[in-house]
Amino acid sequence: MSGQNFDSFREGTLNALGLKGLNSGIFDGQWKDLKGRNVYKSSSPVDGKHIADLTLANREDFDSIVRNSRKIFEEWREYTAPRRGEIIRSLGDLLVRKKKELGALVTLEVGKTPSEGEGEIQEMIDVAYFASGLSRQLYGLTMGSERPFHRLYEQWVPLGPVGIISAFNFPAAVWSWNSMIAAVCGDTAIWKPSTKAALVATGVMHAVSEALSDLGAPQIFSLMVSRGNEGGEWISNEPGIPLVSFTGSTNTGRNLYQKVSSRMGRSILELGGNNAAIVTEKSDMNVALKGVAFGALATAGQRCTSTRRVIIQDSIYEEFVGKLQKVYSNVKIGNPNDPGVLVGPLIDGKAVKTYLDAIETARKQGGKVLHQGKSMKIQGLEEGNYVSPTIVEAKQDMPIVKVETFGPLLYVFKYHSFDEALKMHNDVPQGLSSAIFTTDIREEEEFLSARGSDCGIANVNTSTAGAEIGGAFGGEKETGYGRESGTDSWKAYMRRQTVTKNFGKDVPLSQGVKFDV
Ligand code: UN1
Repeated sequence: MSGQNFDSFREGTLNALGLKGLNSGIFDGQWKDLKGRNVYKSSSPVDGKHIADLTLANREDFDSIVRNSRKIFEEWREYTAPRRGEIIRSLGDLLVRKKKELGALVTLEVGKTPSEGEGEIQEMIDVAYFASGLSRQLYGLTMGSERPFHRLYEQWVPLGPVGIISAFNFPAAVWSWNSMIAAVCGDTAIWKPSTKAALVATGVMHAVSEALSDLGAPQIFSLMVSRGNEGGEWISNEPGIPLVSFTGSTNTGRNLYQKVSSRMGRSILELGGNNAAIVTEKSDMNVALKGVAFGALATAGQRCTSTRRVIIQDSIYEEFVGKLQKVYSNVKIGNPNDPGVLVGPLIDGKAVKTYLDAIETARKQGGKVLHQGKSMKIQGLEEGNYVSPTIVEAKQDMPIVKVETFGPLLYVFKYHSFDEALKMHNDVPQGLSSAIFTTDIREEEEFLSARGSDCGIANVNTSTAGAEIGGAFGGEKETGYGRESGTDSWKAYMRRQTVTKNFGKDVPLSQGVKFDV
């Protein structure tokens, strides 16, 4: 596709969603006016061209968002959970209808291929339907009381407005993981997206707020596009926001966590990953190759779950790495809308520089570059942020292999014994996702044992990336704290209350204590 075709794709996408020109990036039940505010200029990583402008929130906007969100919370928590679930189900239906347009907006602003862009909207749909079902399953336990004529049980109560701070790389799905679950739990949500993906957030919020209004439901979701870390700081320090779910870097997450916990708030932190795949001589090499290639190259290596390290048994090392190099030489890089392209651009020029610098650092630290990544110019899209992917043969003592570089940079390591592989696997500060490729049940089970993968997510014969929403998503160590999306992650969005009820005519005390007055 030429640059001209991308121009018409941009026009078409913006027109379809009514996002041309200047947009308000602040929604607190209604869109804030545009006058007298600072503006963020959004551009596409595909061709570097300007897409649209967004107004940025100031402190007063934030205060008004919190006030409204708390007010709407008081109304929303009175809805029964199944009714809340019905409303969220309708939002899922809306996203089914808008999947193509919103997926295209992800392609436009973030540079994902249409398959990955639409996949992201599918992830929103999946979590909306999951949350809807969950609305009838917010179970509390009942215990047998030790006291006669007593009932003892726990119940789950809505918490309040949830702050959601999302990253550019999953600009829509991660918001849904949090907001849809929060909503069925009876909470409202305040969204601060990355400015790099603020137009996606604005497009999603337009669609969702219109649907809520058509349904006659309260505006439970608000949006605050704001500059840099400013909005994040406001949210971290705001006692009216009892839970903050943050996706982003370990450094920012650490800072936020300290602020939120110092006011006794709760955090869910989804921070850096440095995910590895172990490929053993017992693997089905074709499966391993596809799994590693997807993990390392999809979204141009800009997922928290991207495969960054491959630990390969020495007996198959040469063969596997040779095949991987072939995949890297043949993979199509360029305009994500072009047929056959699997690797689109990096998000911005800074990301390109960080990526190229990391390759140089790896070389200086003793790494052998097996496939050299470079900055690339794509015809007709000269200002896009394209790079070719890199494979570096690495050693565990190179400090850079313990750092997450957000790009298609893959380190390959050789191992001899399985113990050695496990040790290398866990020898990084991060702990999000992991994978083993093997057909040997013993290796598989050891990888899943207590001395195996130390990550929040462990995969067997499939990629570190591409988790389904039904599982709880999150990591260990410097990746942070808490889980989002599936299984019982909802519990973080509610407060647990233990209830003891006496329906007798006396007041017997627990632990047999006597206190007769
Ligand atoms: C992220 O990179 O922050 O598992 C989220 C995956 C996606 C979500 C990634 N479902 O790769």
